[in-house]
Amino acid sequence: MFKLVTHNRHKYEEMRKIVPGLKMVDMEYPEIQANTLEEVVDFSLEYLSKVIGENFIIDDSGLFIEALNSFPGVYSAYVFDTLGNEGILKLMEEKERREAYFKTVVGIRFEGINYKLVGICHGKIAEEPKGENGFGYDPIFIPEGSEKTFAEMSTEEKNRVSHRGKAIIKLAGFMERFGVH
Ligand code: ITT
Repeated sequence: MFKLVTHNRHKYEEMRKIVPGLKMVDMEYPEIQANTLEEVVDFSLEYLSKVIGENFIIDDSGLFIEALNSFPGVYSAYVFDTLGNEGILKLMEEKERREAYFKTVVGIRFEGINYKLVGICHGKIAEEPKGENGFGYDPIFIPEGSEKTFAEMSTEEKNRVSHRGKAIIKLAGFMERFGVH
């Protein structure tokens, strides 16, 4: 069985609904500054393979807002800690187009080889924060086809349409194919 290396328990709770036996290693690790989530994941997998060993996964995610030229994107963690949801909504004042997407890159280290699985969820930035569930940018993101923000959804509802849900369904397929139990 894989171990998820993360400092974010919410990610683990979401993933566990789809891959029940998943373990969590609570750990913060250095992330490089790069232009894509994929590059960040490549670096982290190499770094962590020296610390954790084999057969673990990581999740690097970001929110990409069209009217802000994809900001906060790869800077999502730093921007959440500094500006937060209120800061993002301020930047979005007077913006007519509110399209955005969430992207998750799940990095897998399996028997000495690195793999990456991607999940994307398109939607828009809400006019105001709503909901108490989830974490991070969930109160200000409304996925396509919904009236509710992620924070107004249960974990199961979010997983059905979310970036992470899609990546984890692919992970379940990967585990099936490679016989990881
Ligand atoms: P790690 O320990 O796994 O790195 P993290 O919280 O630092 O956890 P990321 O760098 O992947 O994770 O996340 C970037 C930011 O985006 C961070 O502030 C998260 O709270 C936020 N975020 C990630 N996934 C999200 C989701 O599904 N819904 C809302 N916000 C999310």
